[in-house]
Amino acid sequence: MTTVTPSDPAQHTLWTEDSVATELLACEAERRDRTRFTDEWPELDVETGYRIQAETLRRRLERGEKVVGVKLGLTSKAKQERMGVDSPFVAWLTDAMVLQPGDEVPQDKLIHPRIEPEIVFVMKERLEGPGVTAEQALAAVGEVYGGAEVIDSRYRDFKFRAGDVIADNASSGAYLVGDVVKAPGDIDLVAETVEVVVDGEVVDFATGADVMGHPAEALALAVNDLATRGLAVEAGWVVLTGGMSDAHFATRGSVVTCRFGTLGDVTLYCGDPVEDAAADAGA
Ligand code: 0L1
Ligand code: MG
Repeated sequence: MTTVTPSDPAQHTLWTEDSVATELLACEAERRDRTRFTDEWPELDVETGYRIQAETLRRRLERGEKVVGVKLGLTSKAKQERMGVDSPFVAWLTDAMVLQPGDEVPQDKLIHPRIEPEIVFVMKERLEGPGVTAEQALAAVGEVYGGAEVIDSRYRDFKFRAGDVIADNASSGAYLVGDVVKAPGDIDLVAETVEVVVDGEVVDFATGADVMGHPAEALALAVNDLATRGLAVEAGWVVLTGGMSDAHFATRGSVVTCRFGTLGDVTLYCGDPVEDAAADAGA
């Protein structure tokens, strides 16, 4: 692996887009976190981050994964402030990230998973920017669900700048879509509430308004942003519109439910603490 000596001002970073992509996928495979690249490579900006993200996606597809949709990151102002990154961004969902009802959080594949509630769209039509409005975006949505995303940053303590987190596919881990479906015309997406319940205790609350004022704004942003790279959102794709509230640690042994006002409960079991500890120790 390439190393750098950031303390030496005469030493330019030896990181490249290719080696950052390699390191991020290695961290993911080895369940190893690391410090953010921008401390060593300040020029790793948003555009560079998206090129690295495209390279990691290319490698995921090469090993057999399929794109199933896109996810938005940091569409809520509260999350932006907490993470210290001031604009939303887009990343990829593949079939390797899909959880089915009853599945446990895949602790054996993740570093420090956290769970956040999401309004989820399934597209009935292809949507291509630029210039797509929230109204046009919503008209292309076929179904609305509640969901829960399991995010997992490859950066120590989830500390990153915009270029880092975009390169890291927006902390992608896994996601679960609920089983209550609504047509977009049959739900007030601004007023839709969610409580995050951890082991029976409500620890967070948000509404659809927390997602850029309306989750369809997040979809429009995704489509217009993808258009700058010649990409579109395809019919049938899933869109995670961004964490509505803060993300909460998926502590082993706990049960986390995202309890939506009209979209039902989406529950994730975070694994058995005793068995998992034994597995971690290589037993
Ligand atoms: O790690 C993070 O919080 C960045 C991804 C944000 C995911 C989201 O806002 O939905
Ligand atoms: Mg999310």
